[in-house]
Amino acid sequence: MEVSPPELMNILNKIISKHGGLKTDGFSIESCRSMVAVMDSDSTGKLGFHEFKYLWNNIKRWQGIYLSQDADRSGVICSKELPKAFKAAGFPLNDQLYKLIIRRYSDEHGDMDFDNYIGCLVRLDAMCRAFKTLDKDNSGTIDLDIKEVKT
Ligand SMILES: [Ca+2]
Ligand SMILES: [Ca+2]
Ligand SMILES: [Ca+2]
Repeated sequence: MEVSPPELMNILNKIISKHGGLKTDGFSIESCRSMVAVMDSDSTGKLGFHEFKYLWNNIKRWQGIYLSQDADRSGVICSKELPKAFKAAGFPLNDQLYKLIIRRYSDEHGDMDFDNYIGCLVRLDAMCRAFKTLDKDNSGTIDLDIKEVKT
């Protein structure tokens, strides 16, 4: 069982259509391609069982956080809700990085919808895992390159 980007798109869009509480304009093929690219650790171009399972478990967990941190029940994560949501997801970042993420992933009102939120977290998670492999001395200092968050 290997999941290609179009298959991932179908799976994710099927799920969000069942949840009224999540606002989204749907997962695009570009965002699914980019998610597969960062999750595809064995470079097959698709997600194998373990790669998909890891992504799937994260999406389920992040979906729960999205719903519980959407304090005003607007269906989107606004700039005020975002730091708490990302902290709950395991990414306590500094203000500068939150601002950068909002600029890159949220709309002109500072609201982040569900597909953008997942796309952003998948990328952040992949960056943090890459960092942990690189942080050989275990100093624990995460000095994320701002250019990497943007791409
Ligand atoms: Ca793979
Ligand atoms: Ca909200
Ligand atoms: Ca969107």
